[in-house]
Amino acid sequence: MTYLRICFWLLAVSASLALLSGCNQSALLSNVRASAALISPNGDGSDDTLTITYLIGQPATLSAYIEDAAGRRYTLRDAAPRVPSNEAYTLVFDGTVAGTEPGVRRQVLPDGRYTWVLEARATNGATERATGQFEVRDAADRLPHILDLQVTPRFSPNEDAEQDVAYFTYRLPVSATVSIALRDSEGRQIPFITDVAEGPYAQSHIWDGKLPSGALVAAGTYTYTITARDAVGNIVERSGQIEVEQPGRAAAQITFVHIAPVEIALGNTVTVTVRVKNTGDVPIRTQGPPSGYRYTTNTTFAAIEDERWAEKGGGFWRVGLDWGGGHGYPFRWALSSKPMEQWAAPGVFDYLMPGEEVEITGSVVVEQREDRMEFYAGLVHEGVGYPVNNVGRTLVCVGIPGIEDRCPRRQ
Ligand SMILES: [Ca+2]
Ligand SMILES: [Ca+2]
Repeated sequence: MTYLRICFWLLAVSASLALLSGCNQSALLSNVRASAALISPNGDGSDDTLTITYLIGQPATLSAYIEDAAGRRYTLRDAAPRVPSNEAYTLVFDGTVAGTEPGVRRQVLPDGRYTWVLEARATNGATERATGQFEVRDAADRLPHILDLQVTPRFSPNEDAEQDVAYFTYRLPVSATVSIALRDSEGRQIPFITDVAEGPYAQSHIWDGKLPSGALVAAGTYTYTITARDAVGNIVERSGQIEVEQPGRAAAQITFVHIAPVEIALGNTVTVTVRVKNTGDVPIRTQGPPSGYRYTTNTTFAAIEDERWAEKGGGFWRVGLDWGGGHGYPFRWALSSKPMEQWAAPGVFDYLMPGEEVEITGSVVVEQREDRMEFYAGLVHEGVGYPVNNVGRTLVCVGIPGIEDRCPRRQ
């Protein structure tokens, strides 16, 4: 195709160039072509975008915008520097423009007729302009709004089972890629949720107040920004603040264990005495049954007293007693030496304060027909693990009528 024919061809099929006089090697703006006159920005992969290519023949800045039927302008490029080149520049328009509602960063244009405009401005002030018409049809009609958002406004990541984590819950009307950015009061970013694909239903995330290193953040105000981006290119954001209060590490040690007696008859009682010290820097919360509670080997902490002392969502600490191995500490007692009426929440829970040491006793009536029982104590951090495990292992020989005695103590 000759150069002249290219110029005529451009004039015929492309957008109307306001100035075609510069159809030569040094034309400021030339060869402007739009890929389509109709787009359907709905993420179905068909006609979703409009591509405009153009040549720049002189050092220039390029501005591009879309204008709707009411004359409203949506900027795509604002005086972007362009160097002269024989290779065409490409502008891909995905149908989205800067959002008009609060919290909407980008939003697909609604169905309608639009004009695109390119403006090149040379360093000497000369400008050239190209425009074209296009239609938007079947545009996506739903934004990835972050609906029903609830965020824990304040929490205390200190392992006392009270508001130790912050919950983010929301609902998405369409599938989207979601990020949650956290920033401290000095603007430092804390990685949390990055580009997670989420479906059009209820979502939740939990922030435990920790950095990727595992270290806790400092007390203070943190800003979160939730960003949802759908396949069409719509981007919605919501922000807010979370207070982190009293962050700290819980830690405790068993300083003494005594399990006795070591020889009993079936149906008799084994008693454990445990001393526990809070060696961390935050109060430890604990629940019952209280020190002194008597179990039988046919019951567990979860079943007694109408399941009043079953695990309550994790985080409580208790002293545990087990035998043999693998039962998961069926016998548990509060880390408190006080009667339940004197607990921080009488009859419900108590605290073991930093530096405090308490002595707890518990007993178990042995109804298990097992002549060798190796009891041991531990600390249970419910829902988290056994921070102290398998302490004070003691063989208890159980005399069972009619069963030959295998216990070495009787040999
Ligand atoms: Ca489409
Ligand atoms: Ca807490």
